[in-house]
Amino acid sequence: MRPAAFLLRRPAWPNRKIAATTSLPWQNPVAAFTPLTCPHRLDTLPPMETSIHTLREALRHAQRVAVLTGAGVSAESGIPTFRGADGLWKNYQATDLATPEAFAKDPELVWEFYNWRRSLIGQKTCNPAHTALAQMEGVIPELALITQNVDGLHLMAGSRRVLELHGNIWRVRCTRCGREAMDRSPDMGKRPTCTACGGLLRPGVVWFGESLDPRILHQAVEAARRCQIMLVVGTSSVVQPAASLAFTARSGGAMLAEINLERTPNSELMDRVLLGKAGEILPRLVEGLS
Ligand code: BJW
Ligand code: ZN
Repeated sequence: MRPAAFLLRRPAWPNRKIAATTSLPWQNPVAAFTPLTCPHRLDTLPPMETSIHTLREALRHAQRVAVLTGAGVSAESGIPTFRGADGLWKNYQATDLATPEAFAKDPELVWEFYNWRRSLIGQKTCNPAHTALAQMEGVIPELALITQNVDGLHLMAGSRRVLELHGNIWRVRCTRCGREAMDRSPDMGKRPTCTACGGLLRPGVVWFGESLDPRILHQAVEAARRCQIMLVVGTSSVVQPAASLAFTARSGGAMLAEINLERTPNSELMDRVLLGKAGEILPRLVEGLS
């Protein structure tokens, strides 16, 4: 079911350019790694090949890696992103649908939007980007996969240490008693209610102006602080506090690489920017890693 065609206004979306931090001492032995037995002449390879090669060699020697993902990782599964030409916020106002105020004002409208998303996501499956990240977890001693996505596709692909910063679309929470449950029904109805107390249920996701689960955020910040390499994949890096995790990793001396179709406000912070599809680049990065 598509949401009512009432929201065909362009959102006035803030897109603050985040200032890059001053560069920090280069203390990370993984980031500084230079392959002495490199089988290729790096200077003869095109930039993308060089970046993939360098990153793969760094990953091969890394103990602790953090990956931050966003909607771009699920785009190749057919799930719309939020921003950009085909993004959800192009046609729907975030403030009408993804804030606690919007839910308080019109829960039926918000549930209509989420029922539409649930039915769409329920028909989709993981793509080569999700699979490559699950494979990467198998070869890196400590890999934390921090995702802003609520679609659950990283878990479906087999990733085990997944930190869902913005919740999960299949989770519901009672607005009266706080009880949480997983429910994979594609359509929850107009005003779903709690089986325990009859209170109104809401989607178990994090809306604008709401705090992230402090335990999950703490684990994500720790992973960013401790990692030797951070991969930032398929996110516009405009939503906080997720976007700041790259700064945290940088402050800890990590090597940073971004994989995206286009540059983002965080690109300046990166050691490597790989422009292209996550579903094409990530499998190549993982290829031959084990
Ligand atoms: C590809 C690709 C392919 C495409 N391959 N790439 C500090 C300063 C200013 C404001 C704030 C601040 N701190 C907090 C705020 C307020 C707010 C915020 O960040 N606002 C900014 C927009 C300015 N943050 C919050 O409110 C957060 N809460 C919080 O911080 O609490 C404390 C607090 C509150 C208030 C004030 C101060 C402190 C909560 C944020 C919750 C975000 N929720 C949503 C909805 C989730 C539920 C749902 O799904 O319905 O999360 S909004 C939406 O954006 C969703 C996403 O997870 C999130 C990020 O989007 P993402 O993943 O980056 O997607 P896109 O579409 O933006 O980008 C896709 C990218 O992929 C693009 O770059 C493409 O190029 C790329 N791409 N195809 C590779 N194939
Ligand atoms: Zn309840």
